[in-house]
Formats: sequence, C-alpha cells, structure tokens
Amino acid sequence: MQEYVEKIAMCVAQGKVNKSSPFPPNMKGQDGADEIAAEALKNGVQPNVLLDGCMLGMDRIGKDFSENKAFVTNLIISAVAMNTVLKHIKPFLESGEVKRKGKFVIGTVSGDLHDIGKNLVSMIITGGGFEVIDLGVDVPTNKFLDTISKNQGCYIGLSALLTTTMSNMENSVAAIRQTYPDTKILIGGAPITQNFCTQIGADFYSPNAYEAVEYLNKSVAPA
Ligand code: B12
Repeated sequence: MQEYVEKIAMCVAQGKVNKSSPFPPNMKGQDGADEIAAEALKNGVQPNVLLDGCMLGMDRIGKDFSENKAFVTNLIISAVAMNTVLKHIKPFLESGEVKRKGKFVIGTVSGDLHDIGKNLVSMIITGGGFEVIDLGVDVPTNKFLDTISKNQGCYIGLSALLTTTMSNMENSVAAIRQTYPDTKILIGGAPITQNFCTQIGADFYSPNAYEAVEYLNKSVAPA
C-alpha cells in the first residue's frame, strides 16, 4: 500500500498526469497519476491510500513553492494530476446511501480560487448522505445568503486556502450569522484553525471532511 502512496505522491508533486503527458521530461513515457490510480484500485487498494498520496504530493509541491523551488505553473500541473486521481476515487466517495439527510452548501470564499480541498469535501459529504450544493470558488457573501434563503435549514461550508482570504471568510460568517442566526457554519482550509473558528463565531472546524460528516450526522440526529 505504501508503495502506491509514494507513487501517487511523486506523480502529484512532479505533475505527471498520465503516460502520454510530456511533462516532466525526466518521467517521459512512464505511467502517470491516471494509470497508477487505475492500477491501484484494480488491485484492491483503498481509495484513502490514494488520497494520502495526493496530500503528500501536494504538501511537497507546496513546500517547494514556499521555498521558491517551484512556480505557480508547477502548482497548476500538480493540481491537474491530483484532480486526475480524484476522478478515479469519486465513485467510491459518492457511493453513500441515496436518501439525503439534509442540504450542505459549500463554496470557497471571495478572492480565493483554490477548489481541490472544497471538491474533496463535497464528494465526501455527498458520500455521507447529504445533498451538496457547490457554489464554486470566489463566492461573494451575497451568494451564500441567497442560497440559504432558497434552501432553508441547509448547512454551510466555507473553504479558504489563503491567509489573505481568511478575513473574507470572517465577513461571510458574520453576515450569515446576522441574517440566518440558526444556520450551522462549518469552516476549513489549510490556514484555518480551531482558534480562528472560535474567534469568528463559526460552529465547527475540521482539518478534513470526515470529521465534518460526523458533525453533520450528529447534528441531524442528535443522540
Ligand atoms: C494547488 C495550489 C494552488 C492552485 C489551485 C488549483 C485549484 N484548482 O485549487 C493554483 C495554482 C491556482 C494556486 C494559486 C495560488 N496559490 Co496556491 N496552493 C496550492 C497548494 C500547492 C495545494 C492546495 C491543495 O489543493 N491542497 C490539497 C487539498 C486537498 O487540501 P486543502 O485544500 O487544504 O483541503 C483539505 C482541508 O484543508 C479541508 N478543507 C478544505 N476546505 C474545507 C472546508 C470545510 C467546510 C471543511 C470542513 C474542511 C475543509 O479538507 C480538505 C481535505 O482534507 C497549496 C499548498 C498546500 N500544501 O496547501 C498552495 C497555497 C495554498 N497557495 C499559495 C499561494 C500564495 C497562491 C497564490 C497567491 C500564488 C500566486 N502568487 O499567484 C495563488 C492564489 C490564487 C487565488 N486567488 O486563490 C500559498 C498560500 C500562502 C498563504 N499563507 O496564504 C500556499 C500555502 C503555497 C505556499 N506554501 O506558499 N494554488
């Protein structure tokens, strides 16, 4: 299993999408994220193992970027490689029960274009039995408010990946609180912490989607 974590991490970090992709030149002709993910699932490897590989690869390219050893183009191609793996995993993540437990509206906050984590959270929460309404990226507060008004009783999920967009998250939370005080707001994203969650008055923070599903399940059917 560990072998696949490392193989996927390498493809994601290096941006090796599939066998025919010419990038990176040192991996020309070798299998990429596409072939390796397909092979792993065929061999019975759990989708979570592939996700671990993706996260490890993203961490590596993120670290290189912060140390000026990689460029935005590298981040983009790594994101393409990771999305290729996610396409293989999607049917597993979304194969939850058909009856929906509630509505979960999610979006990346205003000014922020990162959507890989948000998409993953959407898939896992869909698999957890909720109907997910995905508003996309760079979502202005008004769009969240409009969507709540049309989907009373829904849960809200906000994602932010940049320290500079955390204040937009705070503004969205404040506006939602003011207009729809009973709406439960979940937040996440790499720079987000429990302290920040408490500080801005959101209801729940988790560093991953699985804990969010647990929270939603408890919230719809309190013990
Ligand atoms: C891929 C990437 C990009 C891609 C995004 C592609 C896409 N379609 O998303 C591109 C190239 C577009 C990009 C652009 C930029 N990026 Co960028 N990017 C990354 C990178 C490498 C990976 C992010 C990622 O997808 N991780 C994988 C996913 C699965 O993890 P995740 O998003 O954290 O989500 C998980 C959890 O956080 C949580 N979660 C997330 N959301 C939510 C929501 C809820 C409700 C819950 C419960 C949980 C939850 O669950 C997820 C699954 O476990 C990170 C580095 C890193 N390691 O984080 C930098 C990073 C976030 N980027 C960074 C920067 C600086 C930028 C740019 C400003 C670069 C530039 N100069 O242009 C731009 C900003 C563009 C914009 N306005 O948004 C910095 C941010 C630094 C900071 N302190 O703010 C980072 C940290 C890189 C670095 N080390 O410097 N980026």
